[in-house]
Formats: sequence, C-alpha cells, structure tokens
Amino acid sequence: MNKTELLTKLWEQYTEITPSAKKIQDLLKEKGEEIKNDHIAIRTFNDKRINIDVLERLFLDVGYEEKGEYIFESKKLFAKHYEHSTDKNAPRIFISELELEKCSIKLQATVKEILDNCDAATFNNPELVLSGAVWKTKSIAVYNLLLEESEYAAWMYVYGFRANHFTINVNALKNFNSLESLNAFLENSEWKLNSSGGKIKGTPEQLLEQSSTLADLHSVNFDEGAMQIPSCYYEFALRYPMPNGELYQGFIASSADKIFESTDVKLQNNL
Ligand code: OOG
Ligand code: NI
Repeated sequence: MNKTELLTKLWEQYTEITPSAKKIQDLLKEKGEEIKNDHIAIRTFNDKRINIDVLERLFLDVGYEEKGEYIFESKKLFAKHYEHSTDKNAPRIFISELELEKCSIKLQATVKEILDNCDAATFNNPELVLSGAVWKTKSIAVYNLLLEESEYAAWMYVYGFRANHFTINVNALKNFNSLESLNAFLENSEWKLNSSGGKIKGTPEQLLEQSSTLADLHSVNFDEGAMQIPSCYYEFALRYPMPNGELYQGFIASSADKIFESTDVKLQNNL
C-alpha cells in the first residue's frame, strides 16, 4: 500500500461515519477553495499488541518520520506526531494512546479482556490502522463502563482503528485569513463547534490556532440494540511562522487536550 492509497482509505472510512466532513468540504469548494489537510489523528490503547509503535509502522513504511511527543496528564494519554520525509504537502499524522497502567484496575481488566478475545492474527494485520473495531462483541454495558472513566476509551471501543478526524489546513484557504472568519462562516451555516476552552484553541504566540466541529452522531449496532454515539469530527488549523520564517509544524498539548473532547457526548448535551 502506498501513501496515497493509505490516506484515501482513511478519508473514505472517515466520511462514511462523518457525513458532516464531506458537506463542509463541499461548502468550501463552492466558495472556490481547494482543500488541503493539515493532519489526521488516530487513537489506540498502549497495550503492546496495538500501541503507537504498532500503528506507526504503516506510516513509517510510506515515508513518515517521527517528530514530536505530547503528554496529557489528566486524560492519561500520550501522543506522537509524524511528518512525511519528502512530500511537504502530505498531512501530518497524530497518534495517541491511552496509558492503561494509569487507569483503574476495572478499566485495565476490561480492555485486556476485549483484546484477549481477539485472534492474534487480528493485530498482526499490517493494515490494522484501517480495520475499525475488530473486537468480536460490542456491548452497551461495556461501552458505558468505559465511558464512566474515559470518554476516549469508550470511543476507541466503538470505533477502533481509523481516522478520528481530518483537519483542514486553514493557511491554504483563499477566502479566510483568520480562524475567526472560518468559524463564523461555519456557524452561519449551522455547524456546531467544540467550545471547550473557547472555540479557538491556542494563540498566534503559540504559533497554532485550532477549532473543530462537534462529532457527528452515528447509529451503532450493539449486541443489545442500536444506539447513537458521537463518531468523528472535522478540525481546522491555522499555523503561524517561527522566527526563521517557516510555519510551526508541531502540536500544542494544552489545545489538543480540549480538541479530544470533540467526541464527548457531554459537549453535545450542553448545547
Ligand atoms: C486528537 C485530539 C488532538 C490536535 O490536533 O491537537 C488533536 C483526538 O481527538 O484523537 O487532534
Ligand atoms: Ni487534530
């Protein structure tokens, strides 16, 4: 699989459960925009069968290189970001993992059982990152148990290995020279934005401003029946130049901490 095939598959899987992303793209294209991606994010658990080291392999194979590392203490997450070695237009990749040893014994045991119930071959699949929720069962009871402690863990249980969001490169847009103006355009078109920590995360001084929609609601078939669960969101990133004139390439942990909440049903209920 080459880089283009990998990124195309991630996009197709993402838009299948995130119709908003396609609609927002179409809206921007109608204004004459050409869409470029700033980054794509992936989630996982830090169990050694499926951790960042496992999920990064396919990206390293197609020419990505490891760059930054980020720690999210209260959410018990760790993340790395990757940039392509030769294609400067390729989106960055952001992979995070839940640090299970910092979670309750109950959560650790639940995740271990979910993973132990999968065949070893499931995790040896070189295309694991495209394989969704590979576990054999999907129960509302397990979802609720995980949700009580970690919204991230609950999301991972339902949606698994896939792009959690794509991010529009706002610098590349022609009609919007600020994130405020893009946000206003989206809100005028009735899109709901994540307002945790303010609609714009980060400042020009931090060299990165980000905003995001609230995740779409998607109907999920559980063993007990269907239920609507937040799926994926669309993010918007505006980067500022560093003193050497080049755009900042990394991520800002305090902003990312709030962006993670775009899949949190609590934010949807607060509207
Ligand atoms: C990742 C959230 C962080 C960013 O751009 O800072 C992030 C996630 O929700 O999995 O994407
Ligand atoms: Ni992001």
